[in-house]
Amino acid sequence: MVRPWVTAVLAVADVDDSQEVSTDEWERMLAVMGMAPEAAHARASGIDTDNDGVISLDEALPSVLRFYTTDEPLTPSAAAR
Ligand SMILES: [Ca+2]
Repeated sequence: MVRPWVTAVLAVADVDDSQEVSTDEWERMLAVMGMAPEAAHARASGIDTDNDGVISLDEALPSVLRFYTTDEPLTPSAAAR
C-alpha cells in the first residue's frame, strides 16, 4: 500500500529522469521541503545504507514512513519556527 506512494516520491525526486535517485537528488528534495542543508545532507547520506550513491525504494521506505508517521520535526530549528 505504501510502496507505490514511495515510488511516486522517488519519481518526483528524480529530477534528471535517470530512473534512479542519487543522494544529491534526495538531499535537494529534503532541502525544498524545508530541511536545513547540513541536515538534508546527513539524512540523505544516512538513507543510502549500501553507500552506492543511489537511494533505492527499500532504502527510502523506512525513512519516508518515519517522516509521515511521527511528529519528528525536519530539524530542531523547524520546530522553533
Ligand atoms: Ca543505495
